[in-house]
Amino acid sequence: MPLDEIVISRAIIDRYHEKLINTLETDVAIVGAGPSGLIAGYFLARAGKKVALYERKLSIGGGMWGGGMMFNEIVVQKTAIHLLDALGIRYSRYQPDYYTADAVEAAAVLTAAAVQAGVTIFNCVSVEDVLMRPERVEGLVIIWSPVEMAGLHVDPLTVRSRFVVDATGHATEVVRVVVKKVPGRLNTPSGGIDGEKSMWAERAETLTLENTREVFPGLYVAGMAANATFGGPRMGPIFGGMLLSGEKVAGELLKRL
Ligand code: 48F
Repeated sequence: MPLDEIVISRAIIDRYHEKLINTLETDVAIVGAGPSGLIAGYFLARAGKKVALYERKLSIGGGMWGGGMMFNEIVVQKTAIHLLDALGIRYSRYQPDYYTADAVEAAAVLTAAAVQAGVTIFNCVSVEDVLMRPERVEGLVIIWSPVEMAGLHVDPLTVRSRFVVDATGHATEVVRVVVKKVPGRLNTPSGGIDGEKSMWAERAETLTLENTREVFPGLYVAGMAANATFGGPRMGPIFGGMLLSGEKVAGELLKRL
């Protein structure tokens, strides 16, 4: 049978439509497909929860692809090696407590693991606002990234979720929206965004985990967004804290779902 271009178009539209309709209401909506968001989604979906993940960029993997300064290797400390083992990401020992993995393999395997566990990933979709009832985050307001980039005046769509995870990295974008609309009410020392501090890998890796928690009713922070929100330092291309943060937020949410 000759290939029919219209069937090809119809197949794509039908299948994407199914994904959109199926995720209008979810257990968890994750914003940002970096390492923390992906691993959070993986554990939640593996536990049978309905998870949608929204990523502004075309590519999935956030800041992981580039390793450190585009040297595409990442460092993972011993405390997070069980996560590389669980996912089947290969690594080698560099020194006691320091392990390295290929950044491309890590990002690709993490992405595949999340999708195959059941996370529905929407790339090229940006989160521009939240659904608020009346002072609890209950979902997200989404728009195509190209619409956002072009500055077109197009109204967005809304999705509902029992919980939202801000895994947007240094920008901590979802929290930023909440602060703008409900000033002074975050669960942080200042009630606002305490702001990321300069490089201090050891401290940052510990704090990332401590800072991974609910920051506003219905809204959790994970990964670098947790440190940016609670005033922790940055850590550069060591990724154990990101992975452990994703694992932690999934665990916390599973207790509540
Ligand atoms: O920055 P990112 O990789 O987040 P992460 O999981 O990991 C941080 C590390 O990569 C690194 C580091 C640790 O060693 O410091 O930076 O905390 O991924 C965040 C993703 O969120 C997307 C963004 O494009 C990126 O891929 N993102 C940010 N804002 C939005 C968004 C938004 N409003 N809507 C959708 N996606």
